[in-house]
Amino acid sequence: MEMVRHELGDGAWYGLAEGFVPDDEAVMARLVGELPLAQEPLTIAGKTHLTPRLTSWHGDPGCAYAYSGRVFAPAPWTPTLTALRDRLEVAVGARFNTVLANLYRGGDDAMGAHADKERELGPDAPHDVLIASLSLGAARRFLLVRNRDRRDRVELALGGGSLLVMGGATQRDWRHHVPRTKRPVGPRLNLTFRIFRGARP
Ligand SMILES: O=C(O)CCC(=O)C(=O)O
Repeated sequence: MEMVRHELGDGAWYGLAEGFVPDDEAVMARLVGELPLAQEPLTIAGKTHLTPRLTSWHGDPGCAYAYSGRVFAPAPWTPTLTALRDRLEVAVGARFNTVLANLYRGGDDAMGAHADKERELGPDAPHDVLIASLSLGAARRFLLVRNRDRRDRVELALGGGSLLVMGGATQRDWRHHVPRTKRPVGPRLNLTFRIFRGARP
């Protein structure tokens, strides 16, 4: 696997490896059968709505994740998630202990702009968060936008078994999103592996 690393400045970087999961459609089908994927109600700015995608949260015991007004207890690792996590440990050199699965059923499913900088991912260190993101199935536009100047952006097409690693200060200085599209597009399953650094106070 060849990972091409791109520096974004100020200690932010991302790495991209195409085809990290060669049989991605089969792996996606297996995961869709294994994971308790569901549309969750989330409250943002006082308004509750269902996520425009299906999600499930997995991890080691104790890795409850709080975001958008909810606390999610981790579902256990499944055999397919465990195998992918172990491959990532070798490829990336880090032990991921949690993963968020997002299933985008079609072009209406999306992810709004955000950064993964919850305190569980690095209580004192938003400048040092490591995320490994696997994208299976259809490719979708993925945008990284610099907070300081939104004209500064990186656009990637993530799907087909690609691995995106975001590291250093990327979560501090950049936000990312997967926009809706009117183009007919098949399902895409994204898995963001994270390192959860401890219990909430
Ligand atoms: O689907 C993607 O590529 C992005 C997922 C994401 O941003 C997240 O899980 O925080």
